[in-house]
Amino acid sequence: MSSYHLMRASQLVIATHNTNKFKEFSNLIKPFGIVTISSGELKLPEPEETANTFAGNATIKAQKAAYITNLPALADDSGLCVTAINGAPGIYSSRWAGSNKDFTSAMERINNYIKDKEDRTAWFMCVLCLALPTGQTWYFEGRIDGQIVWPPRGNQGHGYDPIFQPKGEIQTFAEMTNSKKNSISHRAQAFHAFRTSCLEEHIP
Ligand code: ITT
Repeated sequence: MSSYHLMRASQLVIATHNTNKFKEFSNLIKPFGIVTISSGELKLPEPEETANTFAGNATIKAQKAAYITNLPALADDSGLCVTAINGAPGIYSSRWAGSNKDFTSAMERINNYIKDKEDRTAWFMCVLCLALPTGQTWYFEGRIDGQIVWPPRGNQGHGYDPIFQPKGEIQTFAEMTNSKKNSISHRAQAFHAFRTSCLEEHIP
């Protein structure tokens, strides 16, 4: 189906319980005058991510939120994929940190797997799903390539940011300002595709 167009002042549920993701989206969407509200703020239940692809899990999150709120909902499923461990942690990126969101251990686990490997390449992937209460969906993707560094560097950002250095950059995501990361990240690229297709073109 053709694209869906969100108008200025319309409400959009950001179907995430990850406050860092929500902040990144809010900053990206703010200039378009869309009113964003997160699943976390709405106290929506956190759906189980039972699919085996980023797109599948994004669909589960977006469709559940759109159905419950009767509003359009945008979900992000993303993760860090490390070449030398066959793309892991991938869709399990959040789960590798456990229920207490211990990314220090998750980053150590990655380092333990690859410390003797020559290939340190990795990429971050992001798939956005926009869902309407009717169940209709649209998809937007972003990817950024880079390498795993050790030890972790920087204290901005979240998740695996301290060990990911994008190709062509000397800083890790966690050493960059928010605006720098938001201009190149996997999420920013997926957002760009969403923006081109669904948001009003003119900025105030
Ligand atoms: P929601 O499902 O509620 O959105 P989540 O954190 O569980 O929150 P995902 O299932 O999509 O989200 O897991 C993505 C994980 O990938 C996230 O928790 C981080 O560990 C990692 N990740 C994704 N984007 C990242 C980024 O920009 N910087 C660092 N880590 C990132």
